[in-house]
Amino acid sequence: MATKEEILEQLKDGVINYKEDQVKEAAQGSLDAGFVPLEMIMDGLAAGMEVVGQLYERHEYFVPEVLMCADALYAGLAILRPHVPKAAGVNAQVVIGSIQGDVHDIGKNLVKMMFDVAGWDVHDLGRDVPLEKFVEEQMRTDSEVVAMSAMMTTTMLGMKKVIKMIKEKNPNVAIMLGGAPVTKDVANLFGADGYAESAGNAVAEGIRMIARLREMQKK
Ligand code: B12
Repeated sequence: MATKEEILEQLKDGVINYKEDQVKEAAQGSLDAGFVPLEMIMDGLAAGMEVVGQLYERHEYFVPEVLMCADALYAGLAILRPHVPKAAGVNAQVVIGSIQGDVHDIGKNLVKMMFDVAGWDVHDLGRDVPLEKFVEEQMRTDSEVVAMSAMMTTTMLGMKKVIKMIKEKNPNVAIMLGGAPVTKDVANLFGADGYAESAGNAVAEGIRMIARLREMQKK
């Protein structure tokens, strides 16, 4: 039987070299062997996609290859995701989406998954989300947290507009930003309440923001 390290390598390699069948087999194999599905997703599939990003930046991969890598990642996610244990419901809601003009949604979907398994009610608007839609969905669901993802320096600017629009309508909302071009400084500059570098610490940041919001409401 394959070891955990071997399976992680097969998942990673399968994403990098867009071998969808290999990814599916490794994902199923990891479940059969009882390995932790979330670890397989983050240290196998997502780690593979990180390498794909580097290949793309070095112009070794182009859009078609990247799309096939994304397909391989999603094929693995479809098998593993249903087996990630979900925490009991917590009293927290988040609206999430990739900002207008941005079709990148792999990172956003990982963040979404982390909130979901942590027991949050997640309202996913998808990708290329019109700016007003974030405002409307926050009001419709009365969510305390709005999380936006941007992967391009151009689309990132839309987040600043959304923050302004939401805060004007409802100051009691905490807004979190993320995505490759976004830094803590950018988030502060745009007037966001939180920032997380990766899906792994998004939920902790969300909890911190809600605690602060509720503390402020008490005053
Ligand atoms: C995959 C990819 C694509 C795929 C997207 C598929 C999909 N369904 O998402 C496709 C091929 C469609 C694509 C298209 C394009 N892409 Co592209 N793409 C990438 C690539 C290679 C990887 C992104 C990725 O999925 N990474 C893996 C995930 C797991 O990581 P992540 O997204 O960073 O997310 C993590 C964190 O950032 C964070 N996070 C993300 N969102 C959020 C949100 C919150 C709230 C929080 C807390 C955290 C968080 O958590 C995640 C997990 O830990 C990047 C290169 C790179 N190195 O990032 C370029 C990149 C983002 N693309 C780029 C470009 C230019 C394009 C195109 C314009 C190319 C073209 N000529 O057509 C188009 C744009 C289309 C559009 N309008 O959006 C540029 C952007 C440059 C810039 N700075 O503006 C990049 C940086 C490549 C480059 N260096 O040139 N792309």
